[in-house]
Amino acid sequence: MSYTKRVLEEVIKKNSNEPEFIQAVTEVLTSLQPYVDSHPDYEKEGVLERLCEPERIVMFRVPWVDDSGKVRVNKGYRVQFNSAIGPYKGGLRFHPSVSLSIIKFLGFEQIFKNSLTGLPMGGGKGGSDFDPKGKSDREIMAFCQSFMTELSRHIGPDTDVPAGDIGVGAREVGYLYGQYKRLTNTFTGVLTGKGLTYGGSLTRTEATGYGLVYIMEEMLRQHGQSFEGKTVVVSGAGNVAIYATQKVQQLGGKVVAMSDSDGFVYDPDGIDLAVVKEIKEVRRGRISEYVDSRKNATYTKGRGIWNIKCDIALPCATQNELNADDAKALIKNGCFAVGEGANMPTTLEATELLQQNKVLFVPGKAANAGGVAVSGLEMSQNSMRTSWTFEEVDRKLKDIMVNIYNSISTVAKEVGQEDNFVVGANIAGFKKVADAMLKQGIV
Ligand code: NDP
Ligand code: 2IT
Repeated sequence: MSYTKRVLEEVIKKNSNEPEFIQAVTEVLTSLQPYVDSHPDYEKEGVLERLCEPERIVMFRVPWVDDSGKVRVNKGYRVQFNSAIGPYKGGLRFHPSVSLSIIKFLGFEQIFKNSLTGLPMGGGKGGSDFDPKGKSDREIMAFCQSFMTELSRHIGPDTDVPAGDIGVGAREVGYLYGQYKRLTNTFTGVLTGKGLTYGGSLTRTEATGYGLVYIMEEMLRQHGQSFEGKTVVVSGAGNVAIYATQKVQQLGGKVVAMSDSDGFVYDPDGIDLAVVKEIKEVRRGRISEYVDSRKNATYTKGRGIWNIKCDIALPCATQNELNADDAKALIKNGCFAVGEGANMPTTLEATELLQQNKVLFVPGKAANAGGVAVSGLEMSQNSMRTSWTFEEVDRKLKDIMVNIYNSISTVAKEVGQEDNFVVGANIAGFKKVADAMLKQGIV
């Protein structure tokens, strides 16, 4: 049996109750197989076995008091997956669905994503099953302070640098940062996605969505296409979805639908982003409210956003939100490109269907790397005690995304799988990490 198959079987056996983690490892190891099997050093040094086992997992209790005076307890996690090429780096997710499996899948993906950015960052991820929906600001603060009281022992600007993800935005990062600073009496770049008045980087808010559209723009350009005049569907209505929509619109594309976990809106006139931003960023409301101020828009409860006819689909909500039936609907409606703004939004089966039908598919670890890339730039600015302009960071972000596209498409070609960006991203991301692991000995 091949080395990659053997390791995959071991991972499945050892982590049998972690479906999302198994899904992420299956995708990576399957695409690495021909490459890894032709380099016997990797097997000799146990690179894959080590890569699939986190260096450290911290799980902890997060007690806090709600507004009625009741004591609540949530689970807290930080998975420090791989530090071969830099300090652990990756976001924190606060969502009731968070489990060890989800944090491990996200941490595993982050290793390759961070490597692809070209910046010196290892892979990590954390979070909690805490649900921020419907909580008061004081409850959010109480939770964040308790979460950081434990997390602070395990992180540091040269050790592990968390940031935001689902349910963790500027407000949460602010409370987390304040508590870290108080506990350690240090003012350092220990978190990214900070506010602009205390060490945050311009463009970080926009980075993931903008980066997604920059890499798709480059991919389209190299295939003789562009966003100009294209119909685009974006799922989600959070940080990534909002700024992906903004950049698509700037490039002349028409976004006709967005969603949240309750349902989706379709606006044939094109999404009015000011309305979405007011609902989501200011009022923390529901996407259904969009139809109150847009006369031709309709709201549909539940799933179904991928049945809307589009040229380009950008899933920007959450894992496994685009399944085989959705892929079939997209193909039938003539969609020719899919870019993953979210982490692993497309199921393995759906990915295969899209690729078999020649839909240009850019996987999350490449397509959504702009967020962590600008986090890396925030770390640089913090270390240098300086701050760059919006234009400067935006230019660097664009360069990084174009470089990622070129490296994943070059590697795909090299292994004889032109336009298979899944294989390209996995091999390109793996190479640098594996080389560093080989050189650092068995650690
Ligand atoms: P936000 O919390 O800002 O927004 C998340 C959006 O996705 C909301 O519209 C939310 O709807 C929806 N959503 C979340 N969970 C579910 C679910 N279980 N089912 C259906 N819809 C859901 O998060 P982000 O925009 O930051 O993150 C979106 C995705 O992008 C995630 O996969 C994240 O890992 C990924 N990502 C984020 C980066 C960043 O810099 N923020 C960087 C790279 C990737 P609702 O409000 O109803 O919950
Ligand atoms: O999934 C991701 O890349 C993020 N949530 C951003 C991580 C970061 O450290 O900025």
